[in-house]
Amino acid sequence: MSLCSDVSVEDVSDELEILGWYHYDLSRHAAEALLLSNGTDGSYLLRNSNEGPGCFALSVRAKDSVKHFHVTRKDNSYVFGFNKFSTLQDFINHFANQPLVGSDTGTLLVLRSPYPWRVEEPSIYESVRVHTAMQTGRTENDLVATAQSLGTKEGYLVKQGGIVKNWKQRWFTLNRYELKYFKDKMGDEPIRTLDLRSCSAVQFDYSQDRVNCFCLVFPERTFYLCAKTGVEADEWIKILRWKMTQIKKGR
Ligand code: 4IP
Repeated sequence: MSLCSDVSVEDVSDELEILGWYHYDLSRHAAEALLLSNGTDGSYLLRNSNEGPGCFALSVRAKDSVKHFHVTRKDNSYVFGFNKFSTLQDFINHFANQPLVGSDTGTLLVLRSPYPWRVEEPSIYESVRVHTAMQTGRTENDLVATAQSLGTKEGYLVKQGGIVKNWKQRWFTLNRYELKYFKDKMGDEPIRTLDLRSCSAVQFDYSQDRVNCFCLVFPERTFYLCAKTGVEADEWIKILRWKMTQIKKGR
């Protein structure tokens, strides 16, 4: 039994096996990498959440980020957002109608297409023609597996101009070490891309005549950004700081 479920993990997982878009123990990192590289706006998948057995996560690809929502199994029903489905079939039917989900950051996402667990793969292998080693002097200890940190986020923020101190609402996306802002959500080309590798601090800011603001300090400029709510500003600060820690660790 678990925090989320009142039935055994095995029973829930067995039942979910019929879903072609249930990805079992796929990690958050792998779900983000998969949906960002191969999914399209509105692709989604279900996976086990690491918050405990019986808790699930629905990962959804947005424009340039992946959002994760809780799905829980309670009183023998599936609970997703405000809806409770008493059977797995009801839960599946809900997805067939391309539901709209709104996160607490105000972003609306249409769940357009399930991302399959099984994909057709050609069973073709390359044959090894050359196999030699470079004498780099490296040892087994140098063989550290690394991956770029993901952790994506996007949403509207109001930003201050650099020289002309006016405030404009812009669509921000955070992916790898890049924070981009666009004219709006539909914008294809970013107005500017900020490289977080040269950002020295992210903190709440109270110096402006606005609420829910934070600033990002770069050598040549400090950017002032404001969210709609304090919770949202806090979320941005947390993920940006996490990114900076990852960058410092060389990830
Ligand atoms: C602009 O004001 C916008 O606020 C720009 O923001 C800003 O550029 C400009 O800053 C500012 O003059 P107008 O639209 O009234 O001209 P955005 O690029 O988001 O449209 P930043 O550098 O903040 O992107 P300066 O530094 O060019 O004055």
